[in-house]
Amino acid sequence: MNKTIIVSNRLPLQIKRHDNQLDIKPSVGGLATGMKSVHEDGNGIWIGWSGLTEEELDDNLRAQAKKALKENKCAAVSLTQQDIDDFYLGFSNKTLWPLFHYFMEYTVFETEQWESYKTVNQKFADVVIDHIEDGDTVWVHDYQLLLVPKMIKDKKPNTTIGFFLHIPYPSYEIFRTFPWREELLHGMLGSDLIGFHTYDYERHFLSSVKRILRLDVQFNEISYLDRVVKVDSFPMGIDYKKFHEAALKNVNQDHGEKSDLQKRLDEHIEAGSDAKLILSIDRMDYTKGIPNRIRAYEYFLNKYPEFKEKVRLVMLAVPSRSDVPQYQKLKRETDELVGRINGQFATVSWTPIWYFYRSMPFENLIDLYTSSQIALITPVRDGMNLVAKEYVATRVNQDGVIILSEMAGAANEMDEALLINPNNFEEIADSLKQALEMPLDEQKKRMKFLQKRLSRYSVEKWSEEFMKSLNATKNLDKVIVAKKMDNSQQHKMLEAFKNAKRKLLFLDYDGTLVGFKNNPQDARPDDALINLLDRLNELGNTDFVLVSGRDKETFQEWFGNKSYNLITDHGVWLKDKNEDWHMLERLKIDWMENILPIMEAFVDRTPGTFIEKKKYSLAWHYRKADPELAQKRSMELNTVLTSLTSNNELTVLKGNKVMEIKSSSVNKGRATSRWITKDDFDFIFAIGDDWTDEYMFEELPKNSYTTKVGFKKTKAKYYVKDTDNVRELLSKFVTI
Ligand code: GDG
Repeated sequence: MNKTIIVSNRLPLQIKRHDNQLDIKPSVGGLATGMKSVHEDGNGIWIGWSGLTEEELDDNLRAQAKKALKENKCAAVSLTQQDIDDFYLGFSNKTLWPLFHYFMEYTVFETEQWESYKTVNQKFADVVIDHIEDGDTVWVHDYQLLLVPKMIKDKKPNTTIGFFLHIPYPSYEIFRTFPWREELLHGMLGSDLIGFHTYDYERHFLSSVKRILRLDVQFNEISYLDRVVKVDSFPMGIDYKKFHEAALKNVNQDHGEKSDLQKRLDEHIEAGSDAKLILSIDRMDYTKGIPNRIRAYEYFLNKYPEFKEKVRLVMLAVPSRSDVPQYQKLKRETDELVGRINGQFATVSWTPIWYFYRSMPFENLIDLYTSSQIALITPVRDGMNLVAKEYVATRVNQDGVIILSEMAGAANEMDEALLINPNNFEEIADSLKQALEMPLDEQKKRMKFLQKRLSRYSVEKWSEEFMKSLNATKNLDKVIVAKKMDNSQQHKMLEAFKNAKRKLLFLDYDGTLVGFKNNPQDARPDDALINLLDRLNELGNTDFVLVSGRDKETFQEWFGNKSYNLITDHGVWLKDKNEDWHMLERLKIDWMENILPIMEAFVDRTPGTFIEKKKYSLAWHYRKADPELAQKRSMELNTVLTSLTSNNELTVLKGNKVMEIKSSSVNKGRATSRWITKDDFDFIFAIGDDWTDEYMFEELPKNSYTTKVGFKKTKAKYYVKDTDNVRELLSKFVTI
């Protein structure tokens, strides 16, 4: 039976060491809850780091850990202290975390740490590979493991891989500064489905894929090698029921049952009818906007002094990554700010800020949520922010107001909150006043909407939706009717080739035998290719023909000294083995002088594009242009050209990042079908990568082995992954 493997940096277990004994408990975080049903289903397994380094474990402890992990359906990736320093504290938290949160000034790029990131990602992938079987599904989580999908897919192509990023994905302008950007994107594209919290992150990711890797993107699908990768947004929810029920219990408890913290909070609330608590909870992280929040609160107290002695900011900051210098600096800054403001405003009966630098048990968290009239959540950048959602879930009387930064992913789903820009103190101060004075019926109206939405899209629903989408990617291949030219198809085809009497091979050149270059002149054949073509040319009873849209001059320069069969200019010119070039079709070219200026105007307005003037056609190349602008311009140019050529004399062909205009009476299909009338061919093979080759696939007899390069819509019967695979396949014709 197929299973699902979950992969995250940390396992969902809390492991503590007491001398020679390990104390292992399941952890209760949001992710663990969300993944519960996925993990418990069938033979599901969770792979991650246990939290203990190699150095901390002796044989006895290792055996204990292994047993306990197995009981909890987990497997550990073993990491050394050095791995943690370089991969986790180093690259993950000093490079990826700040860069993806737009803190470029905090981002360090160190090759040694990048090397460690790759090594440790490989360690994670290796443990997955040890546990995986064909047909299994893998769900990889977060920024520490961006390279893992590719590492698994390369070894285990018959598995389905999902990836979810819990932090923001930055805009292309930020991401492009990353020195190993291509590798990181390829790492993620090992997945079949890539999920983000919001559509904006998805949009930024697709933009990077288009601009950096120059891949084709249609809506939210990326054509990548021989696969389609789907990208979508799945806003993560919370365990709504757990928070709501805990809050109900809290508000209904007797005085005797209350915690000390609750009693102190009650004292403040009961001090006066307009005494109110403003709550903030976050990890002590520079992305959470803690100093800004304190300054904005100070600004509020100065702007609206009537609230002094009435409101109190209760600020819980949970220690986090305190080994990283920026976090230490933030802690110092926060301590100083709280000290200064408390010193400046406090009276004998009032301190404006209650500041807790520690983590609290869940029950105390609920005390804070239920006692605070206002939640003030002001991150400068935050993937989602679950605290905002948890606050909503605990408002069992539907009162309370949430002030939320629009820079948090959660803001997209929480329109009824008071949304603020965390850098605008004026707006924060005014929103605090508005929240403190908001009539109860308005509070309830807003809260009801929020609760309805968040209770429906819980964390369980989130993981269910992701898994549904991930499973659906298994059907994406079916949209494309071509079959993969796998080993067994190859075997059948080569058998047919061996047994045939007269054989014919049509090979396209660019994108098929050689990869694309920015400048078409750079795509000269390399020695290995010439060697392969020579051997194909020597095959007995076989016609091998290069069929290209290239002009005859280029092919003459590259292959003129060879005795190959060449068809150029999409079928205008033919060179038969050792004979001279002759024209297959007599073509008019007088249209060119009218069309050229129109195309030149497009070049002027679209940087990075250029026109290739061929004898019988004009090609507008846009491989080097900004992909989005080029896409737009190519549609415009297509409209203009088709309106000018309505008498069917000319055809506009869309190739791979090139648009070509040429006479309608010529195409590769006509040229190849003429060839097959020359003899009684009982084996025909044709291979090509773009639209111009579709004419050939369409016209050839039904029993031909038509093959597309790349995973695209096609009339061909088969497809192969890339130019390397083409060469590999062709070399089999000469070795059988
Ligand atoms: C990352 C992304 C994204 C906090 N203090 C205590 C405590 N907590 C719990 C909260 C909440 C969680 O920690 C914090 O979650 P956030 O979403 O607010 O933030 P990050 O830790 O930065 O998480 C974030 C998230 O991943 C999920 O994808 O939303 O944007 O940065 O659940 O309740 N829990 C307890 N004691 C505390 O003192 N028990």
